Amino acid sequence: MSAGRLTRGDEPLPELVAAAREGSARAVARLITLVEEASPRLREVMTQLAPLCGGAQVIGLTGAPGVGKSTTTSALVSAYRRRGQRVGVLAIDPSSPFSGGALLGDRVRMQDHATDPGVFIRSMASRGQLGGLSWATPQALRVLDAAGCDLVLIETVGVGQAEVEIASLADSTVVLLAPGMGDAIQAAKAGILEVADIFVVNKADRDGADQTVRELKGMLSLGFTDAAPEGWRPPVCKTVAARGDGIDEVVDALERHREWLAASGERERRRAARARGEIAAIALTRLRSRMDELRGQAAMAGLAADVAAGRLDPYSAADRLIEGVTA
Ligand SMILES: Nc1nc2c(ncn2[C@@H]2O[C@H](COP(=O)(O)OP(=O)(O)O)[C@@H](O)[C@H]2O)c(=O)[nH]1
Ligand SMILES: [Mg+2]
Repeated sequence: MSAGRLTRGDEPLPELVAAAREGSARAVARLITLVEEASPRLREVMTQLAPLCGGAQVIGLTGAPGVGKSTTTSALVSAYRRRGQRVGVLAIDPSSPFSGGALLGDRVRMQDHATDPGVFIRSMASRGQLGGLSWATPQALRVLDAAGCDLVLIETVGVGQAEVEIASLADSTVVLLAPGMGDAIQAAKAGILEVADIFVVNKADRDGADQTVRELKGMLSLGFTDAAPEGWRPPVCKTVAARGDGIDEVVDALERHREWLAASGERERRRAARARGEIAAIALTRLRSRMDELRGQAAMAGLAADVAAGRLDPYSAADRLIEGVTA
């Protein structure tokens, strides 16, 4: 691989993109770093990547901390590698900054795959990203997609907004539960269940796994997934991810879901929704920075003082703030 020559800085993008397509982990890492840095060169990167994207099946995994997402992700990577697939992994950690990377535990488990050239693993932090996952994650996904990954697994902690965002990014969303911790009813309350295409009850070696499966199936039959599209009933898989038990069933379920997405037209619908989110996130970011450029903090401070004092109504203040921004 020629990637050894690459240095930080301004290596020619066509060469970087070509190296990424040929599977250079260095080149892929460099491109994702450009995403994380919100590099001014990103625009050119994305122009070059756009025609190369769309081949990867995007799988989101979400669930409460400690439920076994990283362990399951790692087991899925092994399963897909046995099938000869190239796999990308994005681990989204909502708590640590970009430079901090993912939790140490995740890194250690993922270490199993660190030397496999058919696997790209990257951890990103969502904190500091404008709009959480909405801006940088889809761009990192594009890099892995263009680099020829057959699958991209995105792991994120289910902490409210994150699982909704992951569902808008993924073709298939896997929701993990474990017996005795954030059980099915808790998850239902948190709104996590609605985004699931596939359920995994992990830690089936523990007491209560069958109970959790029963609760889940009960809720499914009650039709809590009214929002789920016609023709797909989320299956419930039982796993012991730490031993790899049940992982083949999850892979089978994901394959059935992939086929259903293609046959039903849902795949295109989801991808168009993903694209809408991407465009909106980029447009909003640009509008905000253009607004700051044009008006500066001082203008906002002046308008805020006027609105607070009742000298101006907030609509007129907003008009003045965005005046000329899109011109
Ligand atoms: N008993 C049991 N423990 C598991 C299983 N899968 C994962 N774990 C353990 O649960 C803990 C949390 O797993 P992790 O994958 O980091 O969870 P995450 O926070 O959802 O990513 C770790 O100590 C794992 O070793 C399982 O199937 N059975
Ligand atoms: Mg984890």
